[in-house]
Amino acid sequence: MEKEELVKRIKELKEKRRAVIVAHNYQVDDVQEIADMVGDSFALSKYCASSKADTIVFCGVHFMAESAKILSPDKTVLLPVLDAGCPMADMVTAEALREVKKRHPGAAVVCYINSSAEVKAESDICCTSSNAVNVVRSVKEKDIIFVPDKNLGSYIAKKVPEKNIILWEGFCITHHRIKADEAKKIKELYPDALLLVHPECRPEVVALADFVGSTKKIIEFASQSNSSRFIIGTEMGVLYKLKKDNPQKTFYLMSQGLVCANMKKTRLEDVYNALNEMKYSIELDEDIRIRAKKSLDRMLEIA
Ligand code: CIZ
Ligand code: SF4
Repeated sequence: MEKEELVKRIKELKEKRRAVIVAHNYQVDDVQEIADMVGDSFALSKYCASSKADTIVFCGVHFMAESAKILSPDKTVLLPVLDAGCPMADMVTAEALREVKKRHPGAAVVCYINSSAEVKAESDICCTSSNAVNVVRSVKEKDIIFVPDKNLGSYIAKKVPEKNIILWEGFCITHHRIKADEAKKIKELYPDALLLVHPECRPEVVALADFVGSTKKIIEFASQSNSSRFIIGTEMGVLYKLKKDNPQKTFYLMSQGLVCANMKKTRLEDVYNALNEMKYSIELDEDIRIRAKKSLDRMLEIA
C-alpha cells in the first residue's frame, strides 16, 4: 500500500475503533506524523489515561504500553509490534530485585519508568528522567536501590550526595554505546554548538554536556535557547520534533550510533495492522497492576 492510502485507512480504522494513536519521541518520522500525541513515555501514558478513547495504539516499546495499561485498565492498549522491547528494562527482573532487597533491608527502591510492570510493583516509587533527581530527594530513606539504569543512577548520585545510591548493572544499549572520545570530536567540529545529552549516556559523556535532560527537557531547552546550533545526545527520533519546531536552528546528532533498533521497529503498516486486527493487546495481572500503579501514583504525588 502507498503511504497516502495507508494513512487514509489508519484514519478510518481509528474512527471505527474509537482509538487514539500515541508515539514516543524516538519513533520513525512517519509514525510521529500520524500520532495524536508525541512525547515521552509518562506524558503519553497520562494523555492516554485522560483520553475518552476505547483503544490506545501505543507506538513505542513494551514497558511504555504497559505503563499506559497500568493507568488505563479499562481501555484496550495495543502495542503494534510485539517484540519491540527495551533491552535496558529487561536487565532487571522482579525476582532479581527481590534478592537485592533482601540484602539491603532498610533501603527504598526507586525504579526508572523503563522497567516492567512486575519491577514497578516491586518498587516503592517510580521516576522518569525528567523527575528522577526530585523523586530520589523526596524519599526518606538514605539508602536507595536504583534500577535499572546505572548511568541515570550515577547522575542522580552526583546531584543528591546526601543519599547512598545502590546502583544496578543496567544501561541503555543505545546511549551507553557512545564514548567520550566521540562526543569530544563532534564538539571540536562544531565549537559554537551546545551539547544536549540524555542522562542515560555514560557519566564521561554527561560531564561534557552543556545541558542534561530527558527528551522533553532537551526539546524544551533547544526551543527556548538563544543559541542556534545544537549537538543532540539522545536517540535520533527527537530530531523530527526539534527540526519541525525550530526550522531556523541547526541540529547535529552526537553520534550516528544513536539509533534504538527497537524504537524503529514500528512502521505505518504495523499501526494499520494493530487497528485492523486489534493486536497486540497488553494484559496485566490485576495484583501487579495495582502495586505498579502505587509506584506511579507516589511519583505523581511528589511531582
Ligand atoms: O521516558 C521516556 O520516554 C524515555 C525513555 C526517555 C525520555 O527521556 O523521554
Ligand atoms: Fe530502551 Fe534505550 Fe531504546 Fe530507550 S533508547 S527503548 S532505553 S534501549
